Amino acid sequence: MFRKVLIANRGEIAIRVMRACRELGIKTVAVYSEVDKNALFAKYADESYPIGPAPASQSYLNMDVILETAHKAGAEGIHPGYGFLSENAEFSNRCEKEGIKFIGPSGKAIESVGSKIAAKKTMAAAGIPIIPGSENGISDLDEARDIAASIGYPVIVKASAGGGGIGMKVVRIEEELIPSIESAQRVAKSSFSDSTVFIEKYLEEPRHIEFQILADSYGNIIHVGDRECSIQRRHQKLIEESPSPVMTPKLRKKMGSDAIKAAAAINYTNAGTIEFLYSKGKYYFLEMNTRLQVEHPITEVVTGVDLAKEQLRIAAGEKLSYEQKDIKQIGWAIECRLNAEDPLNNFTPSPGKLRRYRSSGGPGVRVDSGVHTGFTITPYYDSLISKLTVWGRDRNEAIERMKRALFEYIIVGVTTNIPFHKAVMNNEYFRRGELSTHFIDDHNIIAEVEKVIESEKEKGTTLASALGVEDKKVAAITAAVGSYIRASERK
Ligand code: MV4
Repeated sequence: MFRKVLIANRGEIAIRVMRACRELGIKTVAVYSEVDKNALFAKYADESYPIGPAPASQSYLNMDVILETAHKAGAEGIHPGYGFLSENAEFSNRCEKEGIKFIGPSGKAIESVGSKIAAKKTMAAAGIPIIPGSENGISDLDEARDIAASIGYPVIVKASAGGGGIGMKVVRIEEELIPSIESAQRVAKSSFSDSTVFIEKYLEEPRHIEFQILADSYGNIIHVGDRECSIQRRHQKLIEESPSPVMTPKLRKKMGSDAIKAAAAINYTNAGTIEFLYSKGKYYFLEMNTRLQVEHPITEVVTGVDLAKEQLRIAAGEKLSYEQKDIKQIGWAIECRLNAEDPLNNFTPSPGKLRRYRSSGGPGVRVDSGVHTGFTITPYYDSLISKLTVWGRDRNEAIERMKRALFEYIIVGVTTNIPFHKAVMNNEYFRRGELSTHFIDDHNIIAEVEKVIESEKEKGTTLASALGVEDKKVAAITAAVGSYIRASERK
């Protein structure tokens, strides 16, 4: 096992990885940007080093300074967390070249699924269902018209190098096809320096279901169950659960074995996720994520597997400590991402200082966070304050527990999306498990959020005076009231 590992990340995920290291007796090295000097993760580590100014391009994305720091500190491995350098093939390769173990997949494996067209081809060849569409990038517009006509409208144009929905366009009628392709190509070119786009059948109300996989260096691959992440906005997930409400033992067996096949097809090692779109009883390979994901806690909570520890074991050359038959999803887990953002203003980030911060606790509650009272959420990084995960014996208990945990959470000083989560937990469609990637719009959740905020207005005002927070314009008392104050300011 490693003696010392550098964590090339910040916030809650840096702490999550360091927790695994501590339990395995591994010394930890944190790297921090100028604005993160006093952040919890920098203090949690055994050693911490500054790596540059706040903008990620000058710190958390700076391979040279991170590798130099790893050498200086004598770290034998680097864990990239998620985001930043986690899916950067060049970084994985550079680590290997410099004799530092990248705690993640090889550069080759990362690259092989970086192009969506190539990934689809590989998966189709491995016998995994893919969404019908053009086999290659669009080069000839007449041919594109023929392909679209043969798969039938609506179709979707996607950037092959894309991510996060960038360069994606839904096309409902033939007249819009060519302009959409040309516009997608322009966006793809400017965002990814690669104008390659392809066409697929557009699925109207799909569910996003993904499988966690673990693969060691001896060819052992297991899946660690499913997650459903349909509730998202602008391609950012907000609520995830495990298992998916539509999962059955039979479907899990089928999708799980396809997920394993997908990993095997690219000689994958370490932790990864196979994403599927699910529609009308059928599922299709969408993408592969070659990292530990934000929502990994729900998998840990229902299976008992410590995914971060497994990653470290795999990277250290050990065999998987589980076989497929050891993996069981027990009960139900839900994660709400608590962000500093305003659900009433298109989920715009609302950075600022946390005047009061107190997380929930008690039975079945897990909190992954890297903040504290007095901490400032800056605009430089994502707006995640905390991941609130609950476990229940069944989905209903998990929902009621989440409602209770959201009630307990106190965040003062920034507007948060807590009222959004409260609204979803009370929504009848959510409670019935009727989800899709268009959930928020389909059920007008924002109107429900306004009602939550209105109903908590009085509670907030009372809390405000109890806490002695004078400047009610800036100070948000509980997340719900935070949104209210921002909303009223705008009126
Ligand atoms: C789709 C789709 C419907 N049909 N592809 C969005 C991000 C990108 N990675 C893939 N995405 C989608 N691809 C076809 N053929 C709908 C989406 C989609 C989506 C997928 C997963 C999670 C959330 C989503 C939100 C909107 C659209």
